Amino acid sequence: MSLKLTMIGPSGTGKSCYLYATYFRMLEGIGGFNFNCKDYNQGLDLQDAWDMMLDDGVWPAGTAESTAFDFTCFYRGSSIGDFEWLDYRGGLLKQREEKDNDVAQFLQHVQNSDAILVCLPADLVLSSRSGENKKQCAQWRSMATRLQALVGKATDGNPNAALIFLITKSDWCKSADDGKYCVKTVKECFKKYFYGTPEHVMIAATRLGKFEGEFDDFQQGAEIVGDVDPHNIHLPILFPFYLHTTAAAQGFEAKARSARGEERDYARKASAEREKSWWGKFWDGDESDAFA
Ligand SMILES: Nc1nc2c(ncn2[C@@H]2O[C@H](COP(=O)(O)OP(=O)(O)O)[C@@H](O)[C@H]2O)c(=O)[nH]1
Ligand SMILES: [Mg+2]
Repeated sequence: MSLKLTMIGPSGTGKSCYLYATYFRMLEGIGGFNFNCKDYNQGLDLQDAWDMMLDDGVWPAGTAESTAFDFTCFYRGSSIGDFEWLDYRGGLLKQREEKDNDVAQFLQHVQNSDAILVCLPADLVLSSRSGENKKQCAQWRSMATRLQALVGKATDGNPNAALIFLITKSDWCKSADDGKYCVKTVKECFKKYFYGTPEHVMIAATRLGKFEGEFDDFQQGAEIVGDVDPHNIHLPILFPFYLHTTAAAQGFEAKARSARGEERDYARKASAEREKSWWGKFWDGDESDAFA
């Protein structure tokens, strides 16, 4: 099994930090699961970025180049599959497709993905409730409409892809009500994906720690004030694996059922054959031919 994951979200929604935190947490593993970066140098790049947050206490700089990272997912030491995770460069979502840029390639990647992780930062989602901070509120509205269009494009030809709405920076949710508001807003904004009980859609709130500061203090390259301690980061990545293994298990069960049916048919035929005499076996019970 080899899965393709793409996180979508405008610049500054926390995609790269989430990738670094996931690498850090999942090298050691949670609940028997762990991830390994296939390319040694790429693993070191991820480690360096995380060290910058943990040791130097600085939020990482923006992503200058799109990079695909290849990982293997293990359960209790045995590989259960690979996945490719695309971290794309900042500003890409605002550009139009052109001959010499990578936008077409990105859209292709999104449409071929097994899992689409839509990043919605809690601070911007919450801003739509109070409406006090006009700048944030406008940012949220612009982000929401851009993502509605992009998720539509991503799922058009790929309706079975796992669709994960990731409420990033959920440390901004200071109460259970804040959390509920974020979930309600996401469901309203993307309601076409929540009709019925869709098994391939998930909402997950993730955070990288507890931080202090106002909205404008959280910039790429700024000092981190607070504790880095990632939470819930593994669930959205394991969800597509869960969907794939469930689908595979259902396929095997269907094959086992049909094999059991065939086994019964053969047993019936064998027993009917056994009941015939050896002569009957040659002549298929046709007495007149046997006589001749
Ligand atoms: N409060 C808070 N801020 C975060 C968190 N993750 C990222 N940020 C802030 O968001 C900025 C952008 O994150 P980044 O991962 O570079 O976003 P990207 O452009 O989507 O890759 C960072 O520089 C941080 O200031 C988080 O979990 N909590
Ligand atoms: Mg980035």
